[in-house]
Amino acid sequence: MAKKRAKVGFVGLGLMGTPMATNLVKAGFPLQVWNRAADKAEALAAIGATRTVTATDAARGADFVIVMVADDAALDSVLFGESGLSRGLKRGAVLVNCSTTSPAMSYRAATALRSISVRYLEAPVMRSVQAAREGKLQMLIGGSREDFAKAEAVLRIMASDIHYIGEIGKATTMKITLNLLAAAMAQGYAEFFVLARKTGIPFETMMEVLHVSPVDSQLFRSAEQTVVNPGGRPNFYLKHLLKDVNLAMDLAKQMEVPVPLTAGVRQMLVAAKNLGRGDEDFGTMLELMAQWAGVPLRG
Ligand code: NA7
Repeated sequence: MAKKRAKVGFVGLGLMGTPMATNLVKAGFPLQVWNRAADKAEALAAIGATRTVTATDAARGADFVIVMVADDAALDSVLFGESGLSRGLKRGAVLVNCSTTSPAMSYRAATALRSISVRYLEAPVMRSVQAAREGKLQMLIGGSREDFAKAEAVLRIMASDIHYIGEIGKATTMKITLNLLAAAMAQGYAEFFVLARKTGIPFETMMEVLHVSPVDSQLFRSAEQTVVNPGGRPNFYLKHLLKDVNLAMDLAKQMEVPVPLTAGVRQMLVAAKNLGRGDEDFGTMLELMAQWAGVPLRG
């Protein structure tokens, strides 16, 4: 089990990484942080984290290093790039990848890190920014049980529900299939919303009925922030949902599983991204669908 004195590195201070790292500092772990855009590390430095110049430096002397970056390319770069983590990680350290990346990337990372005696765990997360702030993420673990046991005390600071899924690749696969479901639900919600709106059912009535119905979901409450809290900060970027849907499509192709619904949702997400909406919350799909349906989003 990790002691409070264990030194932790953290790389990737985006929407999710920042609150996760903040909780580690608040819990008393000495934290070394690095982010590609250096300004995002300022808030962490202000509460006592040590800001490093390179990812290599964030790994030096650390017992555990958490990575929370966008995708495979980002993970590859922060691990194996010129000033990457692999150059600073000590023998016996555990590298925990919380990003949603491909199973192939996990196998490659685990194998390369094993050759320098570094352990690798996948730990992709469900839930969003608010849960990250509250240390209440849901975390899926792939890797050895022994490595999980070593890292568990650190992971429990960030996550309230942790599921050990299996060997490397399994947690990532579970996460990708869950996000396939999330994408389908987001599109279904948008279609429900615009069709009900266009028939003239008031927004309040729709919500009153939906939120006590058997088809309700927390995901819908998140998506409808676009309506009730316009201009609010994103929780989950549309571009990352598209990335996850692409990962799901790759997996389905490999496994020869037909996923017609996911293929359709992917078309919508590609179109939305091409319209410049990738850096908005995934709930922006609702706005686009309302436009295409010729129905006002609000009012
Ligand atoms: P964000 O807020 O988009 O954060 C992404 C992070 O990844 C951010 O720190 C980025 O650094 C970093 N990043 C992206 N590309 C690179 C490269 N090439 N090199 C180094 N660092 C990079 O995403 P979230 O926090 O919402 O989500 C993170 C993951 O969890 C993702 O897999 C989601 O699907 C789930 P930047 O600040 O741009 O310099």
